[in-house]
Amino acid sequence: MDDLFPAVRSVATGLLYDEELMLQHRCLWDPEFEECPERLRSVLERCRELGLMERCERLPCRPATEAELLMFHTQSHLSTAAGTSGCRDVEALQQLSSKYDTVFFHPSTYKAALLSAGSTLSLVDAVIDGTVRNGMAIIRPPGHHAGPSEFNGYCYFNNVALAALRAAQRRLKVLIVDWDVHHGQGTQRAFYDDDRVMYFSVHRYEHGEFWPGLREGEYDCVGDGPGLGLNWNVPLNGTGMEDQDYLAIWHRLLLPAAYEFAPDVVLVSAGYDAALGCPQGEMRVSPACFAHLTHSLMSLASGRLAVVLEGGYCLSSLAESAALTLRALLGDPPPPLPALLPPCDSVEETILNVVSSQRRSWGFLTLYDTYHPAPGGGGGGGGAAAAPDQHIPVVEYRGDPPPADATYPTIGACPVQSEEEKERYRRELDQLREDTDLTVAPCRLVVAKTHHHHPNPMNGVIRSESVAALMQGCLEVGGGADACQEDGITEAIDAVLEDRAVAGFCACIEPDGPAAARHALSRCQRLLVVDWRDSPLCVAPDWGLMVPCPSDAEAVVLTISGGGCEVVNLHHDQKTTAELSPTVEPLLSWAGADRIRTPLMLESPSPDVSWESGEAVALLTQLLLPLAYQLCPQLVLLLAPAVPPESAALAEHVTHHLRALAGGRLVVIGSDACLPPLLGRPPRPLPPLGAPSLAALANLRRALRRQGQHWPALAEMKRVPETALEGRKPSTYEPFH
Ligand code: X5A
Ligand code: ZN
Repeated sequence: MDDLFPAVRSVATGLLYDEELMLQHRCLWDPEFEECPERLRSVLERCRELGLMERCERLPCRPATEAELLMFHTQSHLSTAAGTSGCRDVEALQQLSSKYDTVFFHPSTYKAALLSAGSTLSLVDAVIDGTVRNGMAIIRPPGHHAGPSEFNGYCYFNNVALAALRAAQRRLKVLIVDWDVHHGQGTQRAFYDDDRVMYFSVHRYEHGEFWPGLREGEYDCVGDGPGLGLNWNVPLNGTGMEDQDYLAIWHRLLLPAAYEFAPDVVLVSAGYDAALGCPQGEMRVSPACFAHLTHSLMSLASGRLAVVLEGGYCLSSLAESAALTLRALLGDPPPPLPALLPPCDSVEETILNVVSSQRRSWGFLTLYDTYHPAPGGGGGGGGAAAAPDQHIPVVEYRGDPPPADATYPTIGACPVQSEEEKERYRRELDQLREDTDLTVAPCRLVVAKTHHHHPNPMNGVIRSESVAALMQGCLEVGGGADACQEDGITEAIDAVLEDRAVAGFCACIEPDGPAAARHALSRCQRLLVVDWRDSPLCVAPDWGLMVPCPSDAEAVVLTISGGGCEVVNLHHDQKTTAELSPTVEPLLSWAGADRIRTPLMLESPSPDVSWESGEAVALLTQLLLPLAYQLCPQLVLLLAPAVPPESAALAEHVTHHLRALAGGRLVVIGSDACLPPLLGRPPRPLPPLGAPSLAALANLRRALRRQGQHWPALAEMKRVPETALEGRKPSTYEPFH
C-alpha cells in the first residue's frame, strides 16, 4: 500500500556521530570561536550519562560524494573547499576565511564538512528505508546557512538541504523545521519555489537587525510559484523568548500546517542557540522544551523524523537540550514543564502577522475571520484606526543590505559573555536540571484486567495480535476473584500516580468516567479528562455534579462527541443546557465543586458523523493543547471507548499528543486504538485532511473567544485583512499514505 517506502520498519532510533574528523575542525586563530569541538564532546558526554547511547542504533558516518554535493552546490564551491584540505599554510587559510561571513577554514574542514553532509544523507536514507524509525545526526560543521556557492555562518555544505533534496528525489514530500535561532537562508532559498518541500523557520530577527538580517527572513516571505505558502518564517522581534512562545508557535502554526501539508518525512535543522544561556540567541528555551518540540513532530510522517545538529553555543544548555531531544526520539515521554503562560505580546503579534500572510494558502487558517482593510493601504499609519479585534500586519524592516565584496573579521566575531553572566546561567541551568523530572517508571504500561464483567480479559477490545504482542511485559492489575471493572481502573490510576508504570490502559466499553475522575482527584490536584465518545448517547451526564472537585484542585473535562444534538441536551443539567443552542454539541465543561466554567460547544459537522480530521486537528492544536499546557495536569485521563475504525488514526494522534503532558502519566480507558502511542509507537498518518467545515470553525472560534477569558493561553481570535491575492494551489503531489 505504501510502495515508496520499503516494507522494513524498525522501531530503533539511529544515531550518527564522529569523534575524529569532526573534533579536529576548529578555528586556529580565535580560541573564543564558539563553533568548537567541545560542542560535540559535551553533547555526546551528556547522552552517555543519561544512558541514551546504548539505546540507539549507531549508524556509520561517511563522506558525501561529489555527485551528492552537486545536487545543491556548484563545482567551483566544491573546488574552493577541497583546495583547503590538508593545507598547512594557516595564514592562507585565514585569508580565505576573511572572504566569507563568519567562516573559518582548518586543514580538516573539508573532510569534516563532507562527513557532516554524508552522515545527514545516510540518516535520511535510513529513516526512509525503515532501517530506523527516526534518528539524530550529532555533527559539525553545521549547514543551514550554506548556499550553492556560499560559505556562510559556520556552514560549508548545506546538510539538511541536501537531505531534503535526496528525499524529494525519492518522490517524497518533505517538511523542514528549522529551530536554530538564526534564519536558515541557505535552506529557504533552496526550496523557495519548490512544492515538494515545506520550510518552517523560527528565528531571532529584531526587524532585520539580527544576523543574517536579510529581508527574506521576514514573515511575508511565504514562497513563490508552486512553492507559494510553503515557506514559513516566524521572525522573533525580541530576545528572552521562552517555552510558551515556542510552544504557541508550534500549536498555532506549525502543527496544523504540518498536518495539512502531510509530509512523508520530517527533517529538523536542530540548532540549540535559542536555549537558555546561549550568547547567540539570548533566548530562554528550557532543555525540556526541546523534548516537547520533538515529541510533537513525531506525530507526523509515521514518525519518520531526522534531527540534524546545527548551532548552539552554551555548552551545558546545548548538551542538555540535544540529549533530551534524543531521549524524546527514543520514545520517552517529554519531562513535565511548569504551567505555561500565554506567549508574549511580540510573539502574539508575529503569529498574527504570519497568519495574515499565510491565510489564503491554508485551510486551518480560515479559523481567523477577516476584515476589509480601509482603502489607501490601511494599517500602520494614515488610514482609519483598527478596531480592537483587527490585526494590522506591518513590515518594519530595519536591516542593512549586505555589503557587496566585503572582507569579514576573522577574530572576535562571536559574542562573549562575562564570567558573571556565565555563572548566572550556569546556576540557572543547574537548577533547571535539578527540577526537571527525568524519572521513567520501571514499566511502560499498566493494564487493568477487567474479567469480572468480561470473561475474556480484553473482551475483544484488544483486537490485533500485534498490539497484544506489544503489551508483553506490561504490569497487570485488577481482575481478582471479585474484582469489578472500577477496581482495575482505580489500581491503574494508582500505579501511574505512584510511578510504577508510565501510562495506563483499561479496556472498557462503558467506562464510568466520573468515578475514575473522582478517584484521581483524591490523589492529585490537577487533572485533565478528555472524554471522547463517538456518540453523544454515551457521553457522561453532567460532570460538574458528578465530580465534586476539592477546592485546592483543578480539573478540566473536555468532552468531544460526534452525533446529533437533541440527544446531547439530555445529558446536561439545567445550567449547562441553558448554554446550548439547539444546533450545537457540547465540547468542554469544567468539573468544579460548584462552579461550572463556560461550557464549550462545537457544532456537529453532521448529525451522525464522527469528527473530520481537519476539524479534530484544529480542535487539538488550537484548543486542547494550549489549554492542557496551561493547566499543567499531574494526570491525564482519556476516555475513548469504542473508537470506530475511521477514527482509529485520530485516536492515535490524540493519545500521542496527550502523552506530552504530565510526564506521560496518561491513563486511557477505552479502546485499544490508543495503545500503540501509549507504548511509544508513532501514530499512523491521518487520512488527507478535508477543509474543516465552516460551521465547526465558527464554533471553535466562539469557543476560543469564550474560554479565552479563563485560559489566557488560548489565541485571541483577531481578524486579519482579507486579501484579493490568490493562495497556494493544492499540491500536485498525491498523498502517499
Ligand atoms: C549555525 C549557526 C551562526 C552564525 C552566526 C554568525 N551559525 N554571526 O548557528
Ligand atoms: Zn544558529
